[in-house]
Amino acid sequence: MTTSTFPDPFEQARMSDGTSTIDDQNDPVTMVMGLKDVRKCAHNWKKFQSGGDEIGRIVVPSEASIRDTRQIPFEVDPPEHGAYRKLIEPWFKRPLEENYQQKLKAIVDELVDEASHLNTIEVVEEFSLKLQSRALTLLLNTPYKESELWISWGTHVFRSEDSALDSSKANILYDYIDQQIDKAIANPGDDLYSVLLASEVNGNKLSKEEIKGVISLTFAGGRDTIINAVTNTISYLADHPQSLARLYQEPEITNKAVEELVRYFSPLTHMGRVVTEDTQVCEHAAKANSRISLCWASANRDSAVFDNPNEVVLDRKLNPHVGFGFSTHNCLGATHARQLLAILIKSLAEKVSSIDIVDHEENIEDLQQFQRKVGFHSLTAAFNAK
Ligand code: EMZ
Repeated sequence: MTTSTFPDPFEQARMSDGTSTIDDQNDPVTMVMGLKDVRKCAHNWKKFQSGGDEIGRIVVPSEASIRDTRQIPFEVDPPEHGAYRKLIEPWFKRPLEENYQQKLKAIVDELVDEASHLNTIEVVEEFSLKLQSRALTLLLNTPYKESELWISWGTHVFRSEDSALDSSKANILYDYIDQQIDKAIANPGDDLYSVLLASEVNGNKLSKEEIKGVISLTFAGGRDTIINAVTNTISYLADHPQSLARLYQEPEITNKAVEELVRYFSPLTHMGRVVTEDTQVCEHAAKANSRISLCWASANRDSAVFDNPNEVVLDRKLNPHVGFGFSTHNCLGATHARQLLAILIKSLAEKVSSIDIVDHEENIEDLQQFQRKVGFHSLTAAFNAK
């Protein structure tokens, strides 16, 4: 097993039963495992809701105890969801613009050049976290220097090394967002805060709380997920020099490679929903107000859909993965994430001949009967310049 092998801990449960139940803070969560079932449940927002009264409960582990700001549009159901999404969507499609991609390329190239000049680099903190934070200044359209503060917060905004849920850490983010909203009120610019302050949904101006909901989702949802995707991609290219060479020879497969790496690594293991009425999930009873989770990571290894699901096939032809979720709540940041990964792969293929892993410590997510590798706590590597 190489450093970049990510085993599928869900196979047996998926094949035998289709679901499995884990405990989360004395609140059971029934995980839905197969791709077809995951899609079906994700689509059925009436029976499996994202909104509801308890803010943060759809995240696993539940964040209900550490936050009371509703993340928008992530924790809102249709029909209200649609108006928010319509308002925010064009902003999150800006990564399709040439100008945005050029700026992102400059950020990526600088980091790759820097890494190539060092003997070794610790990829998680010194590369992926920096890349994620610097790229976020483009997504929010805020000054580049803000990224220095965000980098100092570490890889997760709601979690720290010692605790799965860290409320003091969450408060740092919330206080920061409050300040930034007030600054934008006093001095409007062309950043996301100001754009939201000037916007209306259904004829009403967005409240500060709603803006905080959008911004906190942007900070939290795209943080450890991007950091893991970047670090895992580097570990894959280190283990597979022939793939790095192929991506240089055939840059036209880059977008397919991005989809395949997102499928294989599935940066977000699962996301919960609250059951609104007594129903059934994969022939098991699911009671109203209980929780299920849509296990993207399991669905993405479903052999009923993917041939050789445990292999990275860089130019996989049919790839209906759910690495960015599915249906109503599919990932708002996916356009940004896809561009970031594509630009990273191209930059590495152009500038680096090989990558050697010197040391690594895996990050294993503990889901009781399932232990899932999601990334690395640390990955020390040498980038060998061309
Ligand atoms: C939430 C979630 C969104 C949550 C797409 O996922 O990501 C998690 O990492 C955060 O902790 O608050 O934003």
